[in-house]
Amino acid sequence: MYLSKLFIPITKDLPSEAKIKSHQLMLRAGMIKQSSTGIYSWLPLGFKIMKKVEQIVRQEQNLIGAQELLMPTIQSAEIWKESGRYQDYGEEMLRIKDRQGREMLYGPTNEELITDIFRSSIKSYKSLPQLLYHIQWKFRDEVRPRFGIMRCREFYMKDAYSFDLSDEEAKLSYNKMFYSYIKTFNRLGLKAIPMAADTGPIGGDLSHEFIILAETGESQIYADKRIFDIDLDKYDFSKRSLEKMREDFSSIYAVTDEKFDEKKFDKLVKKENQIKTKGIEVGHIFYFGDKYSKPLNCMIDAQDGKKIALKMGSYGIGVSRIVGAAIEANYKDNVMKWPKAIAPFDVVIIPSISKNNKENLQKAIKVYNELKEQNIDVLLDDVDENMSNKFKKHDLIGVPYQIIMGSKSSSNNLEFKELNSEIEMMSMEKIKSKLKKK
Ligand code: 5CA
Repeated sequence: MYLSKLFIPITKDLPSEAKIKSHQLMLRAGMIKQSSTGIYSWLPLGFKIMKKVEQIVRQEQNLIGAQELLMPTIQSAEIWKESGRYQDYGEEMLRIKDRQGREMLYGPTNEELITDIFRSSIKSYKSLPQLLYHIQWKFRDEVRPRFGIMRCREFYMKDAYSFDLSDEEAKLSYNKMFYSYIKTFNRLGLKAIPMAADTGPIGGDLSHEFIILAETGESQIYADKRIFDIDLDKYDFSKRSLEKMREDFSSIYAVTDEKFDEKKFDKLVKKENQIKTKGIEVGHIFYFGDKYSKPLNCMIDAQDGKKIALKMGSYGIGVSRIVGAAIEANYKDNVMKWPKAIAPFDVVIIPSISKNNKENLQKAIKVYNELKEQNIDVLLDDVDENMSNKFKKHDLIGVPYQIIMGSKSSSNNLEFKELNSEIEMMSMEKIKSKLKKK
């Protein structure tokens, strides 16, 4: 992609409500545009990043045997009346009437709808267990939408639902999802801490939040940094091994404000291992047994002929929120560096261009074509602008690698720079192999 062709409306004027870095940066770099309070359009740069996040989330869900489907954004109020949540959800739910006067709503989550699908399709224990998910827009009429797409009204979420016959089987599904979440956040280049959590309006008796570290987060967290040393490869997919994994994570100190006890923290965690910072919730998983299957009459014929209400869990990841959270976790000293897995481009070529010398641009185009042939996603800054402005712009866009074509670069020895590191001289071959190893 040539920068001159990219629809990337870089802006300097920021609205006063853009208080945190990710919100400011996403507006400045033309990634999103607010259309009304807490509702955003995703412009090409932001959309591309969000789609990369989505794809990693999807791959990791598929790897644990979850199956993707797609439920609609608009739901009927009927099923919510059956579960009793139509009233409970209160004003956070956007209620709509269709032309027949039927009560509808824009889904804030999908426990009811998936249970409705399940109860009419699955009748026998033989079809269990099942793990289903979709990635779909949600709407919650938040009292105070803020921080751009981090706490907005319309957001993109991966929500998965598990269906099992017994508590024990359901715990296995829960643990698989726990495992998958740690792996997903690792792949996204984010350090996430799982923390035992309250279940809130979703309900249930077992729940974990996944929180990534960032100074600007909404929750204060206290943790032992050894939690990041747990190696997932140690565990296999047996019940016992996955239970052990969750125990291992739970045995390391990690709490939010409400559960913090300074004495205990100092006693259990050595000073050099203490993390005291803020965090952003990027995922939340719940086990709630038959909280929805009972009122919605989602029963199954068990092996002994008895009818049993299914045991369910639900598992959310804030796909759109992760884009902002990744910025909060990685933006330092006015430089944004995207984790490689979700960077909008693999590399940017920045040639110095002057009106009477287009030769350098021609050289850059050659390098660009050569990299494209290797399936490397390249951005070419072909804009006629001075180098210092270009560098500022690329500090904002955050492509992790740069090829700088000024006076020092020759055709096979180029200035190569990883953001926040020193420039190195590098041959084309070495650049190619470095960029291919992603
Ligand atoms: N039904 C459950 C699990 S599928 C559920 O809805 N959980 S949740 O309420 O915790 O939301 C899941 C994730 O969506 C959160 O961890 C968060 O990352 C994201 N999320 C929730 N509310 C918002 C919001 N207003 N703006 C952006 N992302 C949000």
